[in-house]
Amino acid sequence: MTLALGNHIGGRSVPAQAGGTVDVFDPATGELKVTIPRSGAADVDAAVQAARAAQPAWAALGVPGRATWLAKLADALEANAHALACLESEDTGKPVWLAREMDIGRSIANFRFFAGAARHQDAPSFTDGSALHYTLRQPLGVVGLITPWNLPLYLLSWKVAPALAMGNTVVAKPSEITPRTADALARIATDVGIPAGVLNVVHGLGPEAGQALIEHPRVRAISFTGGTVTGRHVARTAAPMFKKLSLELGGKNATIVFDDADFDAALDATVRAGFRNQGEICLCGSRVLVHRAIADRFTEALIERVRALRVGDPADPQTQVGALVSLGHRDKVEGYLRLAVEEGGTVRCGGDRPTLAAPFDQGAFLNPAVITGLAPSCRTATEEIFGPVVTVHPFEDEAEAVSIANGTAYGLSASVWTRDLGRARRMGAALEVGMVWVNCWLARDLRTAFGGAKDSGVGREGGRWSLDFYTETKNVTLDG
Ligand code: TXE
Repeated sequence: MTLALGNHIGGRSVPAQAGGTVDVFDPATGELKVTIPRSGAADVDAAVQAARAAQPAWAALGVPGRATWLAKLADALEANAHALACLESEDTGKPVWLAREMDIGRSIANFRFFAGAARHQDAPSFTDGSALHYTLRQPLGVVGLITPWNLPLYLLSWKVAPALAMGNTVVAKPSEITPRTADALARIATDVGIPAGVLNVVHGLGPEAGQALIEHPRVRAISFTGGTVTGRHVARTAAPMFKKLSLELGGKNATIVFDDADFDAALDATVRAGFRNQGEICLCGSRVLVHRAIADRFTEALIERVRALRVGDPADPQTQVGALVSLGHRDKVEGYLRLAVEEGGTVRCGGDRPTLAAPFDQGAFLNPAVITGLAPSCRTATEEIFGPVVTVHPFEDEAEAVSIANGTAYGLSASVWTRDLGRARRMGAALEVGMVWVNCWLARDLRTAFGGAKDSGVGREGGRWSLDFYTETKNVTLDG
């Protein structure tokens, strides 16, 4: 049976005013599961009005009051964790265990962390003779949050938690491909008693609902995570309105393995970084750069490991790679595999569709692929594929590794594997990215800055960077 989700506006579940809907499919089976409202400017405006009405009372609760609500929300998410993981898996195609561990686990952590971070925030003050200068961090008002399909609840909670903690109210526009955990979050928020209008969710298509949100004059900030092309459009629209903007965009990240690295640890991490979440994480290491001295051995070991990855039923705890997010996205990834061959590469494993029993024979599955023999500057090796595909490139020395790693328009993250501390520090400084992991990958500490350089985005979130983004900083000087 197809379930019809509503928008959450002012604590009520409502259809789109124009009445249209958008179909949402389970990418592992091709089955139509839910419909969402096809919202437009009128729906977004209603949500912004609800958020505006709720904001003064929400702000007046103060940090301790708001933090208490966020903690309650975290507890309620935890109590519903398995059900949420199943929804996330059905929307995205990812394994249920991964959704539980990564998406839902980290969403709960985001609410707990930002409740604490807001309580523990400090604000600078300065004295100068008789003058006292002090800093106020005041809420912006209504903020617009636009999120993608790869980590739906995780990325939404990453924005909702600090926005609410700092006294703003929210209008969220989740991806039209993966709407269900945003719907669940809004319901759970209502169930635990978070005041109506504090967290509003408007579903719909990017160029319609998303566009109306970025254009709305009462929305004072936009935090967007998604593709670079869309991010550029969001910036073009919102920047002339002087909205605060945070753009977390794509990546084409290098895993750089030197010959002095712990071989097995580097190999493990290269497989995880390349193929976790089907390669659909902006931080995935889709370019594997290997020191020439170990390149053949490492590449063969990598291929063996990738061939052994289990692709299939997302509910099976043994599954390591689920379905891609949609048949259309698989087409895009397969297009890059064809391009790789045209560009002179060899697909050493995967890249074909697995043979799976019904109902998964209708799903967007793809065997994980390793490609060798490509120039590091070619399109396959520099454009974001966002699927289970890595390219391998040997390098001679540190300088060449840096030059290859920096040779894309993106600048999100890198993972460096070496036991040489001096080299680790030099690489940390030389890589043109927002985040460098040495001898680890995706090690997240919510206090650290998260964000990208170059075409990977503008601004930082995480810890105090999020608290700053979701507030207007005001200096007050007292004298006399
Ligand atoms: O993302 P979009 P798509 C990359 C990845 C992927 C590509 C395109 O390479 O293949 O982007 O994915 C909303 N105004 N990433 O097309 O379109 C949209 O509804 C306002 C990397 O799915 O960027 C959704 O909620 N909003 C990325 C959100 O933007 C608009 C994760 C993201 O969708 C809009 C996802 C508009 N005009 C894709 N148009 C990452 N960095 O993690 C669309 N949207």
